[in-house]
Amino acid sequence: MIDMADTATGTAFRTCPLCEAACGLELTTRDDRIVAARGDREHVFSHGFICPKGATFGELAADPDRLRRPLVRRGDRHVEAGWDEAFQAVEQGLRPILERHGPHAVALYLGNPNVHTMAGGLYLAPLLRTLGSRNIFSASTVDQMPKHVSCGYLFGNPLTIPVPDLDRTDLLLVLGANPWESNGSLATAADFPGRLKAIQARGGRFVVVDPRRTRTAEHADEHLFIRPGTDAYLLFGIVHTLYAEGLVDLGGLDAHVTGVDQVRELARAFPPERVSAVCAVPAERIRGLARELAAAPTAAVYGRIGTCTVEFGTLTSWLVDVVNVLTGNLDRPGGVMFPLAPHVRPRAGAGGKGFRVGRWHSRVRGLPEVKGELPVATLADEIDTPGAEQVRAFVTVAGNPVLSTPNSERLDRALDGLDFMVSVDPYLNETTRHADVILPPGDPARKGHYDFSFLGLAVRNFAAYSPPALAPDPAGLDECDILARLTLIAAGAGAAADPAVLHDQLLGLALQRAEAVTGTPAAELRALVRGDHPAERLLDVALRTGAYGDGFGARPGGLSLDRLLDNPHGVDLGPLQPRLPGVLQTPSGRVELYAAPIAADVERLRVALDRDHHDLVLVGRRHLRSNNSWMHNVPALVKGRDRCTLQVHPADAARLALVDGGAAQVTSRAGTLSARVEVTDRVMPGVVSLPHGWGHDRPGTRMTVAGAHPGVNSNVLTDELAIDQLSGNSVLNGIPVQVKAEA
Ligand SMILES: Nc1nc2c(c(=O)[nH]1)N[C@H]1C(S)=C(S)[C@@H](COP(=O)(O)OP(=O)(O)OC[C@H]3O[C@@H](n4cnc5c(=O)[nH]c(N)nc54)[C@H](O)[C@@H]3O)O[C@H]1N2
Ligand SMILES: Nc1nc2c(c(=O)[nH]1)N[C@H]1C(S)=C(S)[C@@H](COP(=O)(O)OP(=O)(O)OC[C@H]3O[C@@H](n4cnc5c(=O)[nH]c(N)nc54)[C@H](O)[C@@H]3O)O[C@H]1N2
Ligand code: SF4
Ligand SMILES: [Mo]
Repeated sequence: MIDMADTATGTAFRTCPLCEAACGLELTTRDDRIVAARGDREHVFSHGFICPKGATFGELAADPDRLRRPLVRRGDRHVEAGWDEAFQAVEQGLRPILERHGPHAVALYLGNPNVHTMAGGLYLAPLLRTLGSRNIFSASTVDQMPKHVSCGYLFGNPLTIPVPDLDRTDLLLVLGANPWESNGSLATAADFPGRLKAIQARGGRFVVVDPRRTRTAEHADEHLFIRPGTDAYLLFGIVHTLYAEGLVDLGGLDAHVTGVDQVRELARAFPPERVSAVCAVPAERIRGLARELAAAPTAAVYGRIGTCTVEFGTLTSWLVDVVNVLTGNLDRPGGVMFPLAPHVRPRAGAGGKGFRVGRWHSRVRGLPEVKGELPVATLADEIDTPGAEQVRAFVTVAGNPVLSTPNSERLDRALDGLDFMVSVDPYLNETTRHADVILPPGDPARKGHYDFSFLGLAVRNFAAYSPPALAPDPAGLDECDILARLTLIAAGAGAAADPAVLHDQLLGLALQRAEAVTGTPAAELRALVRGDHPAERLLDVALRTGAYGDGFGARPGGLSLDRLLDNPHGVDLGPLQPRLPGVLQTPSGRVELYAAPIAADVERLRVALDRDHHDLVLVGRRHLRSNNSWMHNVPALVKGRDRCTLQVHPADAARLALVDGGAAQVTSRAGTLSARVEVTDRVMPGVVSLPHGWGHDRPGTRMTVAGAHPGVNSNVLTDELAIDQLSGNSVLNGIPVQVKAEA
């Protein structure tokens, strides 16, 4: 009940920023706090859906361990400091390194929450441009980089990613994703489980391929176990069958696709019988899947973490869309389609420069640049290997690479050797404990929110903007201002430079682009721009010149910041629409199924057919109440039984003398750890599973609740030398391990 006498009680609607599903939340605010969070029943996309993480939005925002003032290191302690003092310390730490050793001596790591903040969407690009370092790293290379690379080759732009049209498909094949717990990724779909159930309710089916019987698999019409890291073989078996049985039918796409004959040649080496021995899916089922995908009125193949963070991640991601193309399901309702985000202006006409990698290479391992960054698997090399252009300073923004990247013990040690480190982060955690300065952004209740990343990946086109739910902390600093001040320091403008300088520059650039679109002089447009905050003003310009924009008055009723503010439950923009060929930026202006780098890797895949497989391999998993490494400090999310267990199949447990609840020592090439055993037939024989993002027992952190539920860090075991060749993405699934019982 809302206390009517309490005038400070109010309601705010806000998009949840905690995962990719982009649910609408209804927040109850009281006295500068969020006292309740529930699903927004009127939200155009999520219709009231919420998960346990979203329900803790208030606790997360008000977490007493959340930093509200900068921390500066004094000896081996971190002490609170004022903002000016903290930025002076950053300038004193960074400038001499930049001047003496050049920009490449400063590395940057961008973590996952950057795709969930407006600051990340708008203010990282200028920081990177200004810094000019080649040593840019991000969570993308422990996640989805293979999908970017495969889509880069196929469609000409690594951001042109098709998503399964969940609400209309008749048959969905899910590989290496567990949306029942993760709520989906590279497919923004609030209430993903409900949308899967709806497929069945309308007479369709979904099939899950996973080495674990996940919650998604339990609800599926069929679950197939697969040996980790071998989805490329399964998919090539399907492709082989499509050609062999004359099932290839591009639908209406013949004129828009090249390389169909070359892929037929590539697939010859992978008949179902041959690949079945490697992937452990019966040959007859592989053929059956091919026939079912070809025969279904509409079908979509969707792959995620288990198809990306593996040895042949790019090939697997490519094959997902090859199957979609060959069965006529690309760009048609019920197949996989290209969303059109509201802040994006679609290009006119097909064709472009295409995609390439390797504009520069990493210093130590010679790994190619991909999409402007280097593989995070080589970050420690760049820090701990002496030489010219060795990394001496490190900037993290919203990242916890000490828990989230491979061979994290080595990285943890390497960070000790830095001359200077600064982190933009609300927590003193396993990574930021190494920082000389920590700059905490305001909590999510005090930030406006617009999904620059996920509205371009949503299974239905929509737009939503949420203004801050609570007033800013007068002693805090907005994340856009923090990133702007770092950019100005990198530019040599000094720690005291006013961030408004950069805000204004960015608005000026945006208005120049808007002038080109509208024909109205930028100065005139400037007077029309709305918004109370620099990020809101940039958003207004992008929306008004975007796909559905009001064109600054040319299209009355079109989107603008004001229109979104008037519609706190979002604006529905309808089901996905076909976008070929306009969306293609390949040199040919077509979908290019064949690319030389892909073909070269197919040869490696063919050779690997003859490899022996390992007795025991490690895979990861996610739990609904967790989010990577940083939500273990919320009591409601960590209560209950220990979730950081090593799942082992009963047959393996018997063979290795492991008992449920007992301890096991797990060893890989990279490291060793001790974990509690959970014996379960949810994992297939030969596979053990440990979730990532745990291991909160390092000294010098300040996360009280997480510290009391530390768990173990699975990335002690993952190997920084194991990467997907084409994308540089880390192999985090299918890690060879030895397991033995511990006394
Ligand atoms: N073994 C294994 N490892 C994995 C994975 C796996 O499946 N298995 N998954 C990988 C994947 S998919 C990902 S995305 C990565 C994630 O890797 P990271 O992004 O490095 O790790 P996170 O745990 O997401 O840490 C997020 C950090 O951002 C901070 N933060 C939270 N909100 C904000 C904010 O609003 N602003 C700022 N500036 N900081 C904020 C948190 O305090 C935390 O320090 O982990 C990867 N690592
Ligand atoms: N609750 C929760 N939600 C999250 C996150 C979280 O940490 N917790 N993280 C968010 C992030 S950053 C991301 S990127 C998404 C990830 O979203 P998902 O990809 O749906 O997440 P996972 O649960 O890691 O699912 C990967 C599945 O792949 C399986 N797998 C492992 N190896 C293989 C393989 O070789 N082949 C096949 N076919 N399967 C394999 C694993 O058993 C697991 O079930 O989730 C997001 N949402
Ligand atoms: S599913 Fe994701 S977006 Fe929706 S409430 Fe949960 S964490 Fe938030
Ligand atoms: Mo991720």
